[in-house]
Amino acid sequence: MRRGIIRGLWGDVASHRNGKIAKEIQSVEDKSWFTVYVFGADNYNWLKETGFNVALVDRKSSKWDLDTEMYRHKLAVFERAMRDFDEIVFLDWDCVQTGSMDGMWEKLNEKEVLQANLFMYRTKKCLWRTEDHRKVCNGGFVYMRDKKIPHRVIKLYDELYEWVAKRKAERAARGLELRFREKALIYDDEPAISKYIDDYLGGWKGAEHYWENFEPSVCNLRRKSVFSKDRLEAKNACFLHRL
Ligand SMILES: [Mn+2]
Repeated sequence: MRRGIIRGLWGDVASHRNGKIAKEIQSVEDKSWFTVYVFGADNYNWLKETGFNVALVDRKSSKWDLDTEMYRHKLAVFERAMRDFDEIVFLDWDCVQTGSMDGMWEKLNEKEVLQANLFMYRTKKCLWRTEDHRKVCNGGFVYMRDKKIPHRVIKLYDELYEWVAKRKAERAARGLELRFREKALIYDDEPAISKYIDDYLGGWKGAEHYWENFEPSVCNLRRKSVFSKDRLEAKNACFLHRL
């Protein structure tokens, strides 16, 4: 079983160097335990020189519009990484190690093939549901061990894209713009991941079912988890998504 911990980078090197992500990248001391999947030859060279393990996803620094489809890049990272590994943990740059990773993969194997922390948004995101529209998979820590997942999540993303395009045209005909929650369906990777799990279950089964099967026991959210503080503290997590 090939297992990999990965991060991703896309967009313009210069903007990374000046921004939040650059600080997070530069603050990484131990670079040995994960691989960065990179868009852009310049980004690739910069990270390699800085001492990271790197894999080039595409020579172009972005393939999708960074203003409207930013996190489509992450789905491409999943697709590429699941060709290199059988099992991956994807981490945001602000998802940091807080404890020993001993036994991490075994703990992940006790739950479902796809796992992500359940986040409570203020905005409705899972618009296809009849309830719990704000309870959404958080993309800061994503675990998977089924090679079919990335392709399927991308297909769901494409379907959401079609839906948003249609909605945009309808609204434009009435002189209106898309609502924030509609734009978010294709800006973020999280709605497509959430849709994957809902479809996998034949529909949303509620937060309790999610906790048992899809909430990773090795990672916590710093804030806005759907679950109680007591439950989160009982996890003994080795990662924290600082958000
Ligand atoms: Mn983050």
